[in-house]
Amino acid sequence: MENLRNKIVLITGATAGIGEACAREFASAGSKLILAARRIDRLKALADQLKTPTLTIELDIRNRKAIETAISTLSKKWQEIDILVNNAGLGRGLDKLHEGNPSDWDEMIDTNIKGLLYISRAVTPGMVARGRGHIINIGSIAGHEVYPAGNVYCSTKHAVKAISKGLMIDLVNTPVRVSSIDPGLVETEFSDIRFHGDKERAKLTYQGYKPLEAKDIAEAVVWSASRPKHVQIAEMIVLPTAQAAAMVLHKE
Ligand code: NDP
Ligand code: 8X3
Repeated sequence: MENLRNKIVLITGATAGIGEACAREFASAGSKLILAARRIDRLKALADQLKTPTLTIELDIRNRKAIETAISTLSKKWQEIDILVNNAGLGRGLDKLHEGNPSDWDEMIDTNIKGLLYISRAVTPGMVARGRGHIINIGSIAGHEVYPAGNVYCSTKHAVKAISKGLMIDLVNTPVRVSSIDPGLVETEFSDIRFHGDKERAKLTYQGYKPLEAKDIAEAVVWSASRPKHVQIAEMIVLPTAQAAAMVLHKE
């Protein structure tokens, strides 16, 4: 098993949901954390609770220059990132394409695809040079299926699936591993954001069955990271027991 103690783990989108849960799980495993997101107050509050060295970075992953600066100016003790968890992402709106809002599309494409690419581009060369590293992308069941009104969000997660495979192919002659952890319905702030703050509608998404908790996905991420060096978890779909496919959900 890979010992995660003192490994440097960079997690994007650590202010809420799956990213925050990943921070807690890696901290429990003794890893050192670099946490990035836009809401710096939340990151600092989280860092105060974690009993491990933690660096917080206020970062909008849509901003390529800001990413390049943040990574290239890391102090010596934080430079050797062992694990990158590409978690930051969002769904915005749930509309038929011909009724959709292009600014919602821009936000999803810029965050889920371009942001993930920018940060991977900035961090992966160091991993290759050091001969060790692991990139763990948070994909989705929406990267395996397309559901009604999911057009653009599903496209972004299909892109994440392709990027994970492409990166794995590109890195096959190196010891650097690539994994995609692909959840179904997880109760987080995701639906609040998707429905532009309509909390009632967001709550309905998770009613009538037991959704996944963010911790369930964080445990899958940490488990993948802790496999022996020669084991690469390529892809893991994790669903609630009441969900059989993106749109096959048993509600009581
Ligand atoms: P949350 O809304 O709870 O958390 C999203 C996180 O992403 C926040 O920390 C947010 O931080 C961060 N984020 C969003 N935009 C940016 C940005 N431009 N720059 C930096 N950080 C950003 O959602 P989840 O935890 O559910 O989502 C995490 C990932 O899991 C996403 O990629 C999502 O697509 C995926 N996923 C979620 C599922 C679910 O059912 N919840 C299922 C399958 C996949 P801040 O706003 O502070 O910047
Ligand atoms: C988020 C889960 O099913 O709403 O990726 O697309 S779903």
